[in-house]
Amino acid sequence: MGEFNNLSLEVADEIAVLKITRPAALNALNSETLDELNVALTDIEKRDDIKVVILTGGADKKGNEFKSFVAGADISEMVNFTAPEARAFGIKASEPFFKLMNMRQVTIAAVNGFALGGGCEIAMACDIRIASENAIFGQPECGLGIIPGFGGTQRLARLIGMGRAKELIFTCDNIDAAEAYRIGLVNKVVPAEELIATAKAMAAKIASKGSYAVAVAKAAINNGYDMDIKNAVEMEANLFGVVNDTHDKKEGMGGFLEKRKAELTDF
Ligand code: CO8
Repeated sequence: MGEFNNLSLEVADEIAVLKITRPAALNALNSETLDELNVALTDIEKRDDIKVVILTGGADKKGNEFKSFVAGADISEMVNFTAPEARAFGIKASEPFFKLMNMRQVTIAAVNGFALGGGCEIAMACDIRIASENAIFGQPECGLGIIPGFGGTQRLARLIGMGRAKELIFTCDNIDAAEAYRIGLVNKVVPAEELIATAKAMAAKIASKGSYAVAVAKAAINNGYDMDIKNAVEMEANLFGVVNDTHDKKEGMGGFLEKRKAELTDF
């Protein structure tokens, strides 16, 4: 993987920590960062030694690690966009965002501070969200005369329901981590110092399961979400057939029946 200006990547024990590092702009997403995310995620998807990706934000310029996850899309870049440029920016973002959503590895957003606008949106593109107690979520776009354009109008309604999504987007109210947990926007809230350890513990638990089965389950959930229930359950049955023919299925069930620990290796 190449060198990045706005990202860092650490891999250990089958877990990648991918950090967005633009301290001068509270990790706001500009075109370069979106391109780098796309390259990094494309590379990660090919790697068998990474089972779970934790996405988080780097420290601000004063070194505060819990100031900001991502403070949105980069306003100084967007301010002079023409309509076609704005549209192209949204489409550019959709590539890495869909990768986070659909890649075979599980993606966990570890939200370490502000997750505003595009920051809330990139967290929502991940499979799971864990927030530090000081995290702040919001969609301030309508206050800037724009709309959430990195999938926010769609993913927020799917995650927390249409009424709550409309309220947050129309009022531009920020909410704290406790409220984000209450409405189902995040899976867990932990003290800031425990954020990465908690994300890694969840990642390790996921990585210890059948990784191919987890990837297929992720695809089943994602693909079925927008289908009618009959077609969705049929799609699930097809995928159940696929996982039935794997080493991990024989080994996983064999291990249970023989009362030994199964060695699951498919990915
Ligand atoms: N873009 C660019 N620069 C930013 C951004 C941003 N989103 N957020 C913060 N910064 C910069 C500030 O300009 C400041 O720079 P400088 O030090 O050079 O003045 C630096 O980061 C530190 O920020 P502050 O001094 O403002 O720090 P505070 O602690 O006072 O405030 C806040 C922190 C509350 C997070 C504040 O920075 C803020 O309100 N930021 C903007 C939040 C926002 O509105 N985000 C949404 C942006 S719009 C968006 O995300 C749209 C997504 C969809 C686009 C779709 C296109 C198709």
